[in-house]
Parts: sequence; C-alpha cells; structure tokens
Amino acid sequence: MSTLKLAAMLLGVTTAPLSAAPDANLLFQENCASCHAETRLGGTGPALIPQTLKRLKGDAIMEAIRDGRPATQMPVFSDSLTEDEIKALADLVKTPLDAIPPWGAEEIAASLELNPDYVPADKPQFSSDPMNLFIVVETGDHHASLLDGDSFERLTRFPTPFAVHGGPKFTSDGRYVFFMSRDGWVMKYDIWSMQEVGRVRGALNSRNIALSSDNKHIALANYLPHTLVILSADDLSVEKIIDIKGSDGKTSRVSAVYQAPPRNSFIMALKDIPEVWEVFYGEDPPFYGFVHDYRDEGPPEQTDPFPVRRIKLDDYLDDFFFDQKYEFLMGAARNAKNGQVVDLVIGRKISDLALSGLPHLGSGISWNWQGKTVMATPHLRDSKISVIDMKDWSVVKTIPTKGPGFFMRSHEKSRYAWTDVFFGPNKDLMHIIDKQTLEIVRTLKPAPGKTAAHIEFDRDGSHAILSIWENDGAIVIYNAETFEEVKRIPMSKPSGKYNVWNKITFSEGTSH
Ligand code: DHE
Repeated sequence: MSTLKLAAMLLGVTTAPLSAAPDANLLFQENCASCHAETRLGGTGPALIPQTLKRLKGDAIMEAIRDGRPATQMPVFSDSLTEDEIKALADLVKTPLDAIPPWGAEEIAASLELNPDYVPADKPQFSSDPMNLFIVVETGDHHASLLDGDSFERLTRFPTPFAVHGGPKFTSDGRYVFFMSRDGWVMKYDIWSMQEVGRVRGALNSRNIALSSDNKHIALANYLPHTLVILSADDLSVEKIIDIKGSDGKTSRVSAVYQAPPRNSFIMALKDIPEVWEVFYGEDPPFYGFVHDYRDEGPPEQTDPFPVRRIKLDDYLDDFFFDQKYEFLMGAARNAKNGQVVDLVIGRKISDLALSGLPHLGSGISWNWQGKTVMATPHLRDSKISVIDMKDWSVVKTIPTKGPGFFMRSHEKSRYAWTDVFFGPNKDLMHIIDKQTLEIVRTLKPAPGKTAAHIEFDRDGSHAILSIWENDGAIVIYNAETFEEVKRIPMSKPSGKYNVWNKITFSEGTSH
C-alpha cells in the first residue's frame, strides 16, 4: 500500500473507493522518482521507458518491483505496494513518454561524473600479463570482473552502469577500457590502476560504442535521440553530435557503429534509412578525398573534423561484418531475406548474400579454408551456421545446429570454432566445429538446463571461456584442444568476455 493511502487510512479519510484503479503516476512519484527521476529518464537508477526495458520480458518488470533486484539499490516493494499497484507501475513504465526531451551537448556535459578518488597509475598495479587479461561483463548485477588470463584468478570486480550492451572497447595499449549501457552511459575504466575514471550520459538510449584507432574518439550509436555522439576518449567531453537525417529529412536510429582502423573511420548501420554512413577522423583521412559520395550536397566542409560519407543502398542494413582489411562490408537487415555486400572503396553494393533466417553477422568470424577466406555466422532464427566464401560471396556450407545461435568464436591458433545454441530447448548446448572439415566434432552441455553462451579465447588460443548465462551463473574455462574443463568461477550472468590481446590485435576469431 502506498504511503499516501496508509496516511489517509490512519487519519480515517477515505480518498477513493477501495476498488478505484491505482494512480500509477502518483505511485511513481512517491516510490520511484527519487532514483529514476520524475521524467522516468533515469537518475541513479536506469531510465524506465519501453526503449530500455524491452529486454525485461513477461512479468519480469513486476518481479523487479515486487522483489527488488539483487546487488543493486532497487528495493523490495512487496511489503508496501499491492499487486494492483505493482501492476499499475509496471504498465506505466511500459508506456512510451509523450515527448522525448532534448539530449544535446549541454545535457551530455551536465551528466559527466568524474571519479574524485581516481589516481592514475604509470604502470599496472598487478603482476599479471596486462596483454592477457579478460574483462567479463556481468549483467546479472551490473558489474564487470578483471580476470588474469593465465591463472584465471579474478583481480578485481567493479560496478558498471545498468545494462551494459556490446563489447567493451580497449585502447590499443590495453590500458583503458570503455563500456556502454543501453541507457546511453559511457564509462571509462583504467585497467592499470583498477579504477573508474568517470562516466557520461551521451544519449537516452544507445546501441554500442566504437573507439577510433588513434584512441582519441569514442563514437556512441543511439536510438534516442537519432544521433551519433562523438566524445573525447580522454576526458569524455562532447566533440560532435551528428544528426542522422536522410536527404528527405527523415531521421533514423543508428543500429550500430564500428571502428574501421585502416580507414581512420567509423562506419554506421542505420535502422530507418537505406544508407551506410562513414565518419572520418584524424589529420589526413586516407579515403577522404577519394571516396566521399557527396553528389547530392557537394563536397564536405574542409574544416569539419568529422566529415561524413553517405553510401546509398537499395535496402536497409542494420548488422555488419567486415573483412580483415575493411574493404568490404557484409550487411543484413533484421527484416530482410537477403544480405548485401558493399565495397567500401567504391562505395557501392557489389553482391547479394543468400542468407535467410536472420544471420547475426556481427558475431561472425573468418578463417582460411582450402586456400580461401571464409566467414561463418550463426542465425538468430534458424538452426544453422552459414559458411560464406569471401571472394564470390557464395554459401559454401550450411551446418545444421541444435537451435538458433547468438555468438561464435575462434582463434588463429585453434582448429575449432565454438558456437552457442542460444534459443530454444537446447540452449544449454555449445557446439564445437572443425574449421577444416566444417563438421560439428563435439557438443558440450556444461550446466544442464542453463543457457551456455558466448566464448572468448585467451591470448595464445589454448583456452576457451564459456558463460553460464544465469544470475547464479559462472564462467567455465576449457582446454581448447581437448575440450576438458579446467576451472569454473561463479559469476552473475556473465554476458560477454573480452581478451585484451585478441581485441587490440583485431583477431580474426573474435568480434571487433
Ligand atoms: Fe547484442 C553485441 C545488437 C540483443 C548481448 N549486439 C552486439 C552488437 C550489436 C548488437 C550491433 C555489436 C556491438 C559491439 O560489440 O560494439 N543485440 C543487438 C540487437 O540488435 C539485438 C538482437 C536486439 C536488441 O534489443 O538490441 C541484441 N545482445 C542482445 C541480447 O539480448 C543479449 C544476448 C543480451 C543483452 O545484454 O542485451 C546481447 N550483444 C550482446 C553481447 C555483445 C553484443 C554480449 C558483445 C558480443 C561480443 O563478443 O563482442
């Protein structure tokens, strides 16, 4: 029961008939606003708007209100609110806001929180190999762990923003790592001193981040507002906000942004405009004069430090995979039947991709097979792995699996690729594929009934680390040759693991 109702009862005042529907807005202001803000756009707690809560399915929102969320500040409301009141609140936070407030340079700058206790260290404050560390994102209680990649001992565990999504991005010396939350927070963490440097809210609802190859800029891809925000990787200040608008004035969400190191650019997948955008940075962007596609608008202003190139397509693409040289982009739209291949040098689509069943290209990997480079991708809807020749873009093999998958991983030094069965009754299985025979050679079931997902190898490819994707989950470390279990460490829904070396060298076996 709400405080107001209780007070009214004690005073003997009848405020409304007992059967009246609960006033969700009043309940929100009384119980939620102090942490989540009166606007529902988030404060110390996350934004409570459908765009950020859609991952909480079924009754999960009511459960969170009723029972609280472990290891967070979210309290238990089952003692103070009735089921009807909890339902009213859950319905309210699932309702879109009437208007989305502006979130521009001023609002971003005002949100900056620097850690007052942060002391930079001039060398790592631990004896582990700084190139063979892992960051493990634990979304169960919004923390991350720093793991020694040789001993598999945890060095430290620290809080992240609510609902981190996508891979954290490391600077090329492996010293700093950047995280992004679906709420638009970007957090900078100093691995050497094992301390947070600070965080800033670059948007209201975001997809992922990319770090420029010169380590100077962070690009933040957003759904709300329709922008790409470029932040200084040094002090998290705003460098540029790019409004995503087509030539007809229609704005678009940004599905994802990727760094393309050899091109000194960020490449953007757009949700609502059939175009790919490339944003250049640096003193002398190598492709800038050659490839810009400004036939409609004329050449870009030379003074713009982040000129934008727009490649027009005949279909929407919102999930990408790049070849190792970043000359070609393979793209798929979540609602389309086929993918497309775009030649980034000439700025045009050059081929279709015969890929149905929602390929998850973003988690694809590549390797050499019979003298040619192939890439393999799981599918979010179909129970298969597609293996594609990266020269003629044909599907060379379809490997049936026990269910649709999400992530796929390997390592240059490993003969095997590991891929999960993320959805359906076999979600507890992990397939291991021989990269030469293209056959599944082993299927592991590390924790019966519990989702087994996402693999990352250590620096030398001798171990593969798997997640038991549950709140009381774990990471399981396997010998990557014999598939024997080496160690199991309890963790809170370890969503993804990221090895410093594999990431900063852009290993062909991992995500970029
Ligand atoms: Fe992700 C990466 C998009 C749902 C966990 N996910 C990515 C990336 C994109 C993407 C574009 C690459 C970004 C990067 O690393 O910089 N994800 C999408 C979707 O469009 C989708 C299907 C729907 C959505 O609502 O966003 C989606 N993703 C999920 C989940 O439901 C997952 C399983 C749980 C969660 O945390 O939301 C999830 N996505 C991840 C993870 C990565 C990721 C762990 C990083 C993988 C890696 O190894 O790099």
